[in-house]
Amino acid sequence: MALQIRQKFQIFNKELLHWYPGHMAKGTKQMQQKLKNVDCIVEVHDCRIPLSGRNNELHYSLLSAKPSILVLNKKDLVTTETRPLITKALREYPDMPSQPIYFTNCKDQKCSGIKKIIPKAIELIENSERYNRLGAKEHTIMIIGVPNCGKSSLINVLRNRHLNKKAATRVGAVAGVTRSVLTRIKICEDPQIYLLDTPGVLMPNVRDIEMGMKLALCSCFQDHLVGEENIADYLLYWLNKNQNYSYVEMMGLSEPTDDITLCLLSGAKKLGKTIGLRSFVDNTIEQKPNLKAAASYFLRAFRNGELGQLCLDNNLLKRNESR
Ligand SMILES: Nc1nc2c(ncn2[C@@H]2O[C@H](COP(=O)(O)OP(=O)(O)OP(=O)(O)O)[C@@H](O)[C@H]2O)c(=O)[nH]1
Ligand SMILES: [Mg+2]
Repeated sequence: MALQIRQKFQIFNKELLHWYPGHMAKGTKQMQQKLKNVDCIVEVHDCRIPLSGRNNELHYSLLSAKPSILVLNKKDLVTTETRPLITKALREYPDMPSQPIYFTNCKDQKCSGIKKIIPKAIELIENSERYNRLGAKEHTIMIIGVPNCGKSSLINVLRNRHLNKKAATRVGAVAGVTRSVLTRIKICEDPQIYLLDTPGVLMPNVRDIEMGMKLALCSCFQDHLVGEENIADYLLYWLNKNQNYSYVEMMGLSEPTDDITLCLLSGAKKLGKTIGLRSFVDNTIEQKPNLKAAASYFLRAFRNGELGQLCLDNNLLKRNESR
């Protein structure tokens, strides 16, 4: 029987997608204050969501004020063939700033995209009006982007590359590791180049559910704020919509399904993950399948690339292709 899938993804509690913790508001303010001493902005974004999450008024106001570069990080998690489609879509998308674009993998010290960032930043700075006015000897580059896209990782890899030093700023697999705009990190002696790490700043209100869920899937929100089972449900919906059935075997299913509970029950069974629940009737503890553990396993598989190199915005790329 052909798989029946939902036409539209829905989430019962849209409040789940409002996430704007205090450190973000504080970080936004700090960024604006530091901006006057910044010569160039490097915007980092996750290349699995090249269009989602970037429609941000703050970004635009920052980006229009200074020369900027767009770094699409985590390129190891999308296919090589997708990259030119992403560049094309970004170039043609309404209201996107036209910046130089580099694809990077911060886990690879030899990544060709990483090598190009600082020389390009120097070129942009030295051609800028401000540089010609002040003739400054040192350059400050601010790194901005949504949570967990790899800003701190990029700083560490650039510092290691240009100064041969170990990690200078903390990296983490969950959103919100960098809490405030840090002091400047020197990454190059001649010319003197400083980088400013910043906390991930997102729109206070993600209006479009699918965009919010894509950001959640890429760990831009902390999982517990949206709910692992809700994010897993979106992953299942997205995979089915894209006829990617690699999850079937992984989750111990015999055929594709659009039902997340069925998928997680099967996954929990396959993994042997149970949770003890106390019965209200006779106070005994009964072992039930651990759906949360199965959801974490499913999400981890996507995030590690085990379900394939997937660009979640591929619908937007395809639409662009057929124009
Ligand atoms: N696969 C892959 N993972 C990466 C890459 N760059 C960073 N990561 C991982 O992404 C996660 C987030 O990295 P961070 O550098 O802490 O991201 P951030 O943007 O500074 O995050 P916040 O400070 O929380 O906003 C970490 O688990 C990194 O190891 C990459 O190019 N490829
Ligand atoms: Mg960080």
